[in-house]
Amino acid sequence: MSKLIDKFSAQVPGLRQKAKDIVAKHGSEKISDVTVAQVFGGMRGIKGLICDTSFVSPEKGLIVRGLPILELTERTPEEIFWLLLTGDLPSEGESHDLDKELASRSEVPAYVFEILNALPAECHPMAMLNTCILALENESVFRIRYFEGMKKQDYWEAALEDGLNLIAKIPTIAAAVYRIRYDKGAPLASKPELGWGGNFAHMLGMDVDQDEFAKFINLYLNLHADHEGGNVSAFSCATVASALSDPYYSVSAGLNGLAGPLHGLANQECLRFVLGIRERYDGIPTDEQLVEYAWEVLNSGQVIPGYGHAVLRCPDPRFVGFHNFAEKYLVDEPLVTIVDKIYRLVPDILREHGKAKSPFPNVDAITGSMLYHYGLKEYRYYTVMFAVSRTLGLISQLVLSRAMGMPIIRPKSVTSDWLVSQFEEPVKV
Ligand code: CMX
Repeated sequence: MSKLIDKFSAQVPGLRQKAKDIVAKHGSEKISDVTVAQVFGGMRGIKGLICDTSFVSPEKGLIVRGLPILELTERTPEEIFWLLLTGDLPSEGESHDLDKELASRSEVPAYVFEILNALPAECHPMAMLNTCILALENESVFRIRYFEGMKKQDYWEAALEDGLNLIAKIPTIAAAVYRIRYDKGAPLASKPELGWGGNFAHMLGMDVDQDEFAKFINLYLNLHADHEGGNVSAFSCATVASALSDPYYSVSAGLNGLAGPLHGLANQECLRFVLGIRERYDGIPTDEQLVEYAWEVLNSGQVIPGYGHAVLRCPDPRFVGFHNFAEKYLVDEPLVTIVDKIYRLVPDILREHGKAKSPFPNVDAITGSMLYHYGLKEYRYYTVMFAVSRTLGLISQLVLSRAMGMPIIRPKSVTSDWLVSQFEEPVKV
């Protein structure tokens, strides 16, 4: 058994007991009220979910197991996965063991590549990735064991088994999506000895300084891994998994949500926004030009991509993490200069516009421009990279839920007429 499975296995009885104790002690206490505006407002702010992997503080941003994300930028994504799942950072030996574990599970069945080659040339890369994940459902240990009569206390084990397999394979699949979709040549042979993120960087096959690119990809995979439990991808995955659909179905559901332009797809929209500015003004715009452009976007009823957030009320520390990297490695990149200018000017414009509750950049405001710098210019691919990373968080949350014995998710809905009837007399005719 791997050190990760060993460690998590030892934690499971405590997790289950803790959940039971909390409910026994505080089960009837209230932590949230629900207003009608929240019901019509995407349930924003209603506390109704447990997520122990991470927490998003409106003022500080992402905290992973008690550690601010900016303290974790030098870690590898595998270490972040270990932290998300167990609550501790791994020792060097544990980290090495996890690398070996993932490498041993990383071979992707041939039918996955056949599927990729059979899909229409204009298919969206996210649809390609998700099609492969659903095809891999064929390999689900959870599904097989469930129908063999697996006991509830063993669900987490089968879920982790599937989760590790999917995490191990997803970089190879995602890199193949890139190479096949964009005619870059045959998928490159995997080199698991480069580590999970380093191998993904290698398999993309970019013609750049591989050491620097691997550093960037590791940072990218590390910063996008998790963002508590209520975002569209995490919540969708958790809901589907709560029906005991196996991790392939569940992660696919989460990633389908990630493919929306208000969620993960925003990174492709951000780059389009930055490129649009560069094209219109034939390079870096003046402050006046940028202000003019931003107002045009807002007045046409569109959002400024990469700005605003459902929870954050500060510049996203993940944006800051990428910005710090860009200041070190991408000093002369004109797109990053435009991103900087947007960062300097757009918050005031959004404040004046008066709609967005947060005028600050989120993680997506910069990543596309950095990927473009490294030659990864096909922006429809960007959400696939987000998906590779987010799989770490989705799997961690899902395995923890099964370990804690969480039930099927089933909130109550009401009709709008019922709602009105609670506050108004019926109209007499
Ligand atoms: N530009 C213009 N208007 C914006 C805006 C922006 N960047 N952000 C929010 N608004 C508008 C909303 O569209 C909404 O307008 P309506 O009342 O007309 O519908 C109003 O401000 C209030 O929205 P909010 O409460 O501040 O934001 P929400 O929680 O509803 O939505 C988000 C959050 C991220 C979807 C929104 O800020 C947005 O669309 N941003 C641009 C897209 C983006 O960057 N998405 C990536 C988010 C990160 C991620 O999940 O990956």
